[in-house]
Amino acid sequence: MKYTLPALPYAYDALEPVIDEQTMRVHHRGHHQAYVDKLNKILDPHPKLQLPVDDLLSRLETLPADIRTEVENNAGGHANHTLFWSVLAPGSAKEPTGEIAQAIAQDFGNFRNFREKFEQQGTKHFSNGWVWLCAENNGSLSVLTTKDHQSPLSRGLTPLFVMDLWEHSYYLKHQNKRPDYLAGMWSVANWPEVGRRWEDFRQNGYSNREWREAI
Ligand code: MN3
Repeated sequence: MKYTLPALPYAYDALEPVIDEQTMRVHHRGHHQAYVDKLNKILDPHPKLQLPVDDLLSRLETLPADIRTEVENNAGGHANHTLFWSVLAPGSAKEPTGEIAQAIAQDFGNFRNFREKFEQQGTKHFSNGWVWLCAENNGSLSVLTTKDHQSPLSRGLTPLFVMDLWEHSYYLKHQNKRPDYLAGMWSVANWPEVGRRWEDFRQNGYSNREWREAI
């Protein structure tokens, strides 16, 4: 079986005006599809390595050295975008509630502090990458950025929430103003989904199960 592009859980124009329809179409059908296609091509000669993308990213060091970087780039591109689509939603709650809200308050003081830290990290990150909210193995939360398509899964962390920092995710609408893009994204953050991932992590120690692909 092959890796496939997941359908968006909403229409391409559903996140307007925060993310414009054209950006969503090019990002999903163009960029994300290309990572899926490249991953299939790289792993075509390696049927035993055609594992769920999260598993590939969790065990990069065990992959053959000659394909490791390409797998990281394209499995990461596939997994990171799949998560990104899922933690966005039109008309969603503006702030988290329940257990994830309590955890954010405990580790960052309050939601506003978390938002500021997340936007600061996302703004100062140089060049392409992603800004993440992750669960550490000890149950604490952390904000971090990764380069290119590197995944926190490769560091043993569980991603809960993410924003894409590549220019292709905001340049058509915001041009060079990445801080404006990041500030606007809070009105389309899917906190119920982030909360579900946190509760899954608390119960099972691993929150990505639903997004693993059946192969
Ligand atoms: Mn992208």
